[in-house]
Amino acid sequence: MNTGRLAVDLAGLKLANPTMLASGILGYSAETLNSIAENGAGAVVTKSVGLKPRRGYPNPTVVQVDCGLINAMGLPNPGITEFAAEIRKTKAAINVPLIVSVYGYSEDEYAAVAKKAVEAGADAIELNVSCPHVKDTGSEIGQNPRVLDAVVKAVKAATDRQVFVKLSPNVTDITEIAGVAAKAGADALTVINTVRAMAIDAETAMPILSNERGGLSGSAMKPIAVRCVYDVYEHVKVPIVGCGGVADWRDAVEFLLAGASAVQIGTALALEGPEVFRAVTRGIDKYLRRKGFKSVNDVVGLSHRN
Ligand code: RRO
Repeated sequence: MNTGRLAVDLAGLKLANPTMLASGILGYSAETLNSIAENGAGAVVTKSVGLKPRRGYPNPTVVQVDCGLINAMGLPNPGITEFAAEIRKTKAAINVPLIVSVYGYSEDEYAAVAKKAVEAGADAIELNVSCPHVKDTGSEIGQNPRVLDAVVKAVKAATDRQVFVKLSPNVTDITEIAGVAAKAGADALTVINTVRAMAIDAETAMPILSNERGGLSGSAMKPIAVRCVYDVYEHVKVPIVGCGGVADWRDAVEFLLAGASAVQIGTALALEGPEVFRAVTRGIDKYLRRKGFKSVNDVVGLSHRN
């Protein structure tokens, strides 16, 4: 495989190939993050971590539906102080960029968690301003332009590493929010977090998830995510990382053509296993060779007519 052809540069963060582990899937421990890297991911993103530990919601927290998963985990995490040890261990073991996903309840909290994550060895930060179902954080931050602007600026001031901002599709106009994040200093945008959804059991006549509402991931959300990437690409100049339903090379190429410079994979990993990273990377490489492209960068945004 020609790594030169597949190499991408996300605002200075260099990846050997354009596949990344999406936040929230197997992103808790050094062992699993390392195993994802060994399975060919170009970069890994951890599960979101906050200032203090959080239990998350009671079970059931995930339900499989047609073409995807609905989850309402509720941001379970050990807090940054404990997670810092895992970041150090991961950093010592892996040879791909380590991106730590952070959340908070105020701009100061986001900045404090990001600073600690970088001190522990994070190569870059992804801001979770898009979790669809936890009060006072996540999408409640990312849906409010004024608050989002303050959070991105505070984190940029607290660290010199790349700051990715993960956007929610659950907004009226994602391009407006993308513009706010980019203007506030976001180095890259991850497009998108899960789509608000729910499932109801016919026998019990009750919502299946303990939190009732959750976020839909997997192939059911891919066309929504592709449209969001396409829209955002026309409005902002910062690199975009596509996320939502990538399960094979064709899905990945679709995101690249829409304007993504790289793609994140989560649900396909949970449903099909870690071989997905190598399979997607090989497929992209074959596609580039078949079409005569020298670099993956040459296809980014190619589907836009002007
Ligand atoms: O933990 C979760 O329930 C969760 C998060 Br933080 C997120 O960003 N997106 C999602 O679908 N679930």
